[in-house]
Amino acid sequence: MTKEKDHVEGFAPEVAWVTKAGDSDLAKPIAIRPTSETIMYPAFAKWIRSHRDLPLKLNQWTSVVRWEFKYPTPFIRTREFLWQEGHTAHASMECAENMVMDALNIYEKTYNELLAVPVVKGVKSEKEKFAGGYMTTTVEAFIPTNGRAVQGATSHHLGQNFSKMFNIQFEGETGKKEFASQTSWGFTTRSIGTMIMIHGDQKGLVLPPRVAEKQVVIVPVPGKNKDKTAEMFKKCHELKKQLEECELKIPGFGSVPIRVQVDDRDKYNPGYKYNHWELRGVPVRLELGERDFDSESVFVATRYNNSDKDYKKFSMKWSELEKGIPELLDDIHNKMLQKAVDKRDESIVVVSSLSSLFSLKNTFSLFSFKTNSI
Ligand code: 86X
Repeated sequence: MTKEKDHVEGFAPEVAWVTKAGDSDLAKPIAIRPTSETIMYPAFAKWIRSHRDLPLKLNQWTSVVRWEFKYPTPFIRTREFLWQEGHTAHASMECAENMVMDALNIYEKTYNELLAVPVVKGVKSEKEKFAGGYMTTTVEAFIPTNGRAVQGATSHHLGQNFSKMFNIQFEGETGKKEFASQTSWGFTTRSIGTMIMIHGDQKGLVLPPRVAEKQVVIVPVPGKNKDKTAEMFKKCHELKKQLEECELKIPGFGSVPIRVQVDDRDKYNPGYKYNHWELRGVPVRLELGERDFDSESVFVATRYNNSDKDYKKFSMKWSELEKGIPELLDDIHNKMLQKAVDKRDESIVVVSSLSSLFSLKNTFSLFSFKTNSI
C-alpha cells in the first residue's frame, strides 16, 4: 500500500477535486480521473483467477484531467485531454514485454501511416519513466520550429509492481499463485497538436490526406456563359460521385472511400474559396473552369507544397481521376512524411565531446536527446 500512496502522492498536486455543486459544499469531495489504474486494478484482482484468464486486455477511451503547472498549449498540453488507455495483465514478464512493444509499434504506425509524422521509439531514462512501473517506452516526435522533442505516446512495462499493490494474482499451471505482469499504454489528443505543428505552414493547416476530414474539394470557376456554368456545377457533383466510388488503401489500416466536397456556394468567388480550404488544410483542390470543362479535365492543386517556390498546379483528365486521385493522395502522404523526416534529420547533430556539445548554436538541440533510441 505504501507504494500506491507514493505513486498517488507524487501526482497529488495535479489531481483536480470537485468540492461544490452550485453553492453547496459536497459531503465528500470527488476526484476527477487523472488516469484509471486505481479504478481498474481492483477489478482486475477480482476478474483474474487462473492462468486461463490471461492475458486480460482492456482498452478505453476517456477524458482525463490533470492540473498541470506547466503553461497549457492547445492540444499539446491541456488540463483536460482525450486519450485511449490500454491496461493488460499477463502470466509472465516476457508476455508483458511483448505487449509493451506491440502497443509501441501500433503508436509508431499510427504516427507514420496516418499522421505522416516520423517518430523515434525509445526507452525513457530512470528519471523520466513512469515511477510506478518497471520500464517506460515512448515514441518521440521532433518539432522543427522550436527544435524540441515531444512525447507522442507511451507504453509502460509495469512488472509486478501494481499486481502486488492491488493483489492481482492468478493460479499458474502448477497450481501455484503468482502475481500478474502488467502493461499500460496511452495515446492522446496531443497527437493532433503534433501533426499540426509539423505540417502546418504560413497559410495555416496542412492535413495529411489519410486523416483529413475532406480529402478533395472541388471548386467550380464560373465563366461568362451562364448555361455552361450550370453544366460545370453539375459536372462537379458528378466528379464527386465518381471519386466517392474510389477506395484509398491505408497500409495496415484497410481501405476507406475518398471524402469529397463540392464548394458550390454562390456567395463567394473562387479565390475566396481557394483561401478558405487552404486555411483548413484540405490536401487536394480540383478547379473546374470553362477551359477545363471543354477539355474534359480539372486543374489540380495540392496543399502540402503550395508555399514552395517551384510550386505548380497541373491538369488531370476526368477519365484519369479514379486512378490518379488515390495515387496522388498516397504520394502526398509519402512526400509529407519524407519532408518531416528530412527536416528532423538535418536538425540532428552528433557530438562526440563536451566542447562540441557546448559550442552548439541551437541549445534546444539538447532536449532532443532525452530518449535512448531502440
Ligand atoms: C502516469 C501512467 C499511464 C495509463 C499511462 O501513461 C498510459 C495509460 N496510465 C500515467 N501518471 C499517473 O499515474 C498520474 C496519476 C495521477 Cl493521480 C495524476 F494526477 C497524474 C498522473 N500522471 C501520470
